[in-house]
Amino acid sequence: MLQLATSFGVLLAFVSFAAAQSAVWGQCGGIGWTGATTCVSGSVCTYQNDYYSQCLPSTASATSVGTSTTSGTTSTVATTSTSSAPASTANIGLNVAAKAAGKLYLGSATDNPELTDTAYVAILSDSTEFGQITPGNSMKWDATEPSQGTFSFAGGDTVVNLAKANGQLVRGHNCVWHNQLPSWVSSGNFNATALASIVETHCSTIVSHWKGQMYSWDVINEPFNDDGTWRTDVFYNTLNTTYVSIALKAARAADPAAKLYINDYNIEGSGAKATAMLNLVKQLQADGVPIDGVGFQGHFIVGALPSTIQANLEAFTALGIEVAITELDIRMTLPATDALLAQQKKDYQTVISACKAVTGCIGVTIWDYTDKYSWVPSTFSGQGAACPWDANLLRKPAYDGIVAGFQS
Ligand code: 9MR
Repeated sequence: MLQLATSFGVLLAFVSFAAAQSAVWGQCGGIGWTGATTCVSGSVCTYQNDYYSQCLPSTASATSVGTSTTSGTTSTVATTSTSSAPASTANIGLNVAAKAAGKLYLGSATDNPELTDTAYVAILSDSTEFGQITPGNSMKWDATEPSQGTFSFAGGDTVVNLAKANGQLVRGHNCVWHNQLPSWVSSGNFNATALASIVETHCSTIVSHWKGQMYSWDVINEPFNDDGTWRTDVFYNTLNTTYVSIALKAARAADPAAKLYINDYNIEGSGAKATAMLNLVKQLQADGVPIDGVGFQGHFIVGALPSTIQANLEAFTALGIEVAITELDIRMTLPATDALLAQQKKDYQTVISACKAVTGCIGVTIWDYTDKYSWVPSTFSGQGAACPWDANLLRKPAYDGIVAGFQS
């Protein structure tokens, strides 16, 4: 019996030694990690942030890892999740999963103030997780042309240079939008001729500046009201719908290689607003105006996804254009419970599966990957936890939902 127990102990020791090396893409270190700290042959344990080191293929590690290489310092961050739900268990990067499913990228929005956070940047820069970046604010009109004819590209340049260093695509966001519009445009009382020239100059100048460096541009952002009528902003009120073609033509002339998109929210499922967008695309095509894609923002609520996402995406790709999910996040009423996080995981999987099933759905962008920098809590009081990483930069079950969506 003693002999048996001893042998069993030896066996256990052997088993735990055999399991003491993490697989490729597996975790191999980080604060609180008690598992294996070495990697199987052909992969290297690579620091991602204080909470997470990962086994990356030896050949990929030199280029795919972020700039931060020091560990041991713990940054203090706000915690919005009170759940003890297990973190994600998937051992594959989101962008790796997206590409394996035939997509061009899985990406994240980012914003310039966040780029001083080295732990955040390390994950953002990991091209196994993110193959694409969208600047959340620094290419908008108020940032790029705060006064007429005075252009500022510094913030956008920073994001583009980071993406280049990481080997990531960039979605330009955006040329024409009613929001974050300087008052010299919105309250300038310009006549149609003057405003048309202002729109053309703005789009032409910013798209030219980043010529050859953009995968795509959201040339027009949020042109419709939720009932499918046109948003009565300064552009529509002055130029009727012609501002759309003015901007698209200016963008095409400025960078013929960039895919030109119109981007909106609440068009993810069928309905009046999606129909209005479909009709706009048909009209632009009939008029010979360049249009390459429609962006479906995807700002969803846990447990309340539209049921027609895939069919709706197909209605757009049937027109011969591509589609992308451009600003995905799925918010909940706080505090985050295990049940809400489990439903959120399902919802992420549902959205990703819909994109995966539609050949012309080329990629998905999360509207920042972490709850630490999500726009949601400051906009919707009492809501948040919308992203696949929590405020401590730990992966949530939603991460596994995304992987499952790509692998379904
Ligand atoms: O993420 C952006 C946030 O930092 C800004 O405060 C906000 C202001 O308008 O815009 C956010 O991004 C929006 C995007 O540009 C267009 N779709 C909705 C996004 C969330 O509001």
